Amino acid sequence: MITIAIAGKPNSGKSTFFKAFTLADVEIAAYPFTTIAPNVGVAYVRVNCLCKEKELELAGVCGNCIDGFRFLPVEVLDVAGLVRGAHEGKGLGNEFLDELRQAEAIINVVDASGATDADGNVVELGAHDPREDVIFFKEELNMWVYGIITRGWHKMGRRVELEGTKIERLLAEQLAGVGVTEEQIKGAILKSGIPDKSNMKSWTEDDLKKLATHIVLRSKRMIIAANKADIAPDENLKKLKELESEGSDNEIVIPCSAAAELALRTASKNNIIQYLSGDTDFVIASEVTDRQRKGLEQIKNLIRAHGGTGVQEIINRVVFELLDYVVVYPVEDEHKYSDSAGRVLPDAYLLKAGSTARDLAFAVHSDIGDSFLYAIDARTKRRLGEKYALQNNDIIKVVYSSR
Ligand SMILES: Nc1nc2c(ncn2[C@@H]2O[C@H](COP(=O)(O)OP(=O)(O)OP(=O)(O)O)[C@@H](O)[C@H]2O)c(=O)[nH]1
Ligand SMILES: [Mg+2]
Repeated sequence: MITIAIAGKPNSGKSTFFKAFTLADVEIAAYPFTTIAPNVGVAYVRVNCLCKEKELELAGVCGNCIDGFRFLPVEVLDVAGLVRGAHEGKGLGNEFLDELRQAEAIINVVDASGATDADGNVVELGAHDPREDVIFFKEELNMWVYGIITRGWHKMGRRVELEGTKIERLLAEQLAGVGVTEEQIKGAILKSGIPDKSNMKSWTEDDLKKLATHIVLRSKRMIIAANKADIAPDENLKKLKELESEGSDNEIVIPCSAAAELALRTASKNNIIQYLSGDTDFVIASEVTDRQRKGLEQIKNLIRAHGGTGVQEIINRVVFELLDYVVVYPVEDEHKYSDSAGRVLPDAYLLKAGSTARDLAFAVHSDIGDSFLYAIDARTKRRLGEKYALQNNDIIKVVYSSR
């Protein structure tokens, strides 16, 4: 499963964001370092189910979606807050960053309201510039990786001399705790513009810092959640949004209100409203007190103005934009789009763009991957080879030998 980490400075709303998805019983409080041990849970990306596609003539048959939407699971991780100077041991230090090892992407939850300082202490609304948090968070990640590289530098140097092992191989080993591939390291070395790549002794401190930055950029894709948009001054949201056009990091900044999403999900679970994560409106479905109605109306205005609470949009854009996944529907009957029991569009898989028909076979079952013969595009009934690169919303039958 895809793993996404929710990280950022203390008190920015990470656990609220996490809870809005998982409805897990996690601690939320208005002071720093509420979370110490990481919370692990399941969030869902929301996609339009194919059963609503007119051409397929399936309307009403699929029993695997809610009102035409499918929710596909991804793993999310809520970690302790990271403060400036964590790499020197400030706050809880950055040891816990090792928890980010499996994370393919990071949602950097920023308190856009400016009501918490760099360390997460409560200050007056708007008093803190949230752009600083974005810069420092990245800097801490870079310094975390830089620290790991420098700790192993001498040993790596000796092994290059004695064993002739490639530096990217050694760095990948050294950075095993970060979750970086050799390929990503190769790309990062190239991008860092180190003058004499083959002579490790010539690499300066500055070279290693640049290298760390490029390793982080490649291995931990990041999106910025401008949280607490419900109370954030417009000025702050605007400033954060401007990060998208400044600099060269191709930043994605999305305003959100984790608190609003949590309120709506909770109300929906208790049948007070009809609401699906990602909706831009909701219906009040039961008797509510005046106070509840007032609270719900406020959230209604917010999500109408912003096109949702932003929380679902963030998860979706992480998966489809940052990480480039596609949704593929495997079927056994290419005429009925069903499995052998007649269940229409029984499954939907998230696969990395560029995955092949054989990769899909392996995702369904390793035995099916091993005995793959060919695949059929159920839409066109055309035969596909094992190297066929899957497209978003493909419906695929895998044909395999049943020895
Ligand atoms: N207004 C508003 N408040 C929020 C929002 N999200 C979180 N909060 C509040 O911010 C405070 C911190 O929330 P947490 O979810 O505990 O923050 P955290 O980032 O997990 O904090 P640590 O675990 O201490 O690092 C709580 O008082 C939340 O109610 C939001 O979208 N809007
Ligand atoms: Mg927390």
